[in-house]
Amino acid sequence: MSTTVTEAPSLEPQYEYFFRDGRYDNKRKVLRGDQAIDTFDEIPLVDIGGIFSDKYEERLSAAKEVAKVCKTVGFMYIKNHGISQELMDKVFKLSHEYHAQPFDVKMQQDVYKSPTLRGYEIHHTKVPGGRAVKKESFLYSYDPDNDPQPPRLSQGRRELCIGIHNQWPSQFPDFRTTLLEYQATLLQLSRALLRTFALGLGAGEHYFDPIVTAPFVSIILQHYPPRAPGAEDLDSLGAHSDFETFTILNQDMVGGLEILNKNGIYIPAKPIRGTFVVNVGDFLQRISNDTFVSTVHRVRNTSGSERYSIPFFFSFNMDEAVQVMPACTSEANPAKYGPRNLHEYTAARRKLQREKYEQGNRDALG
Ligand SMILES: O=C(O)CCC(=O)C(=O)O
Repeated sequence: MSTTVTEAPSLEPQYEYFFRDGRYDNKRKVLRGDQAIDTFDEIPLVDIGGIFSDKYEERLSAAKEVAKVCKTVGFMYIKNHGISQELMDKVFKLSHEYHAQPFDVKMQQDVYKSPTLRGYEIHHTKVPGGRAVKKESFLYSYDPDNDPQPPRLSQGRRELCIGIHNQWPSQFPDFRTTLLEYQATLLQLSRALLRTFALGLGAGEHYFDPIVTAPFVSIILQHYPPRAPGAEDLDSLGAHSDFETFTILNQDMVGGLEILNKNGIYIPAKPIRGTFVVNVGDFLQRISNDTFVSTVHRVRNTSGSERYSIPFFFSFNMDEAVQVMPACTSEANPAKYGPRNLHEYTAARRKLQREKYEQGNRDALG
């Protein structure tokens, strides 16, 4: 789930950042030359076991460690997260099986058949004499009927949960059940991580609990074929930041994810088996008054092999107008942003995507 970066011709800053539909003027500099600053050159690995402790002091200590990384890098590997390796591997197996099907079969779940664009999506790049597949995705989202903490929702609020329009292939008996189990398991981890973020930002541990009762969640089974010879676009997924609150990424061992440091250098997030990569999204940067940073990243599959990854994007209840956290403001540092809800933003993106599609451009938001 992404926003886009463009490269400006020469002078500093070399990059400016904006949402890819041009909304919400949200720019970011990349510092080089005289402006270069001390920044990260690796992605930290954090043992988050302490966030599940019965002892407050241990949860606080884990939260402080997590917050330190979120303030500086915005990306970390997490271990001791409580998700079994078996489940992490099982979802990859299903993703391989799904993407190995013929194109026409996958198109039975074409995203444009779903009112909320859930299902199968494909993006291409130009190559000499034609086009090649750059990336293909199977997307599904939060379905309130599958929440281990089932919410009580009016019909109107239920309809804001875009996962009620998920499309599932019927030919794999355990595809739907396993992917929903994965979603339910990561939902629990996400709510625990959000309590950790709240603590690390100086708020009460349960500060966010009331606004993640029916959260925005989107999960994508990403498949990146090897870069095609002569491909016009070198990126498998262009430079962007995530617009949600945070992302929990399960990547295979192929590699290709790269994180942009503040001096404009891409740092590879080399796969570490058994870990997830967690990153701060734009929404968390915003409501933390820029205390946490949402960092630009991209994917380049130069391996010559197929790459698979499964990002899990998490944010607040769709209709919740979320304010900058009082814990992140002071007289000297007042709130820089007004309240915002995710429904407004994601609905505008989906509308734009459908309009582009109707104009005949399937790759418009690739
Ligand atoms: O595939 C990856 O490693 C990253 C995916 C990602 O950044 C996205 O889907 O927004």
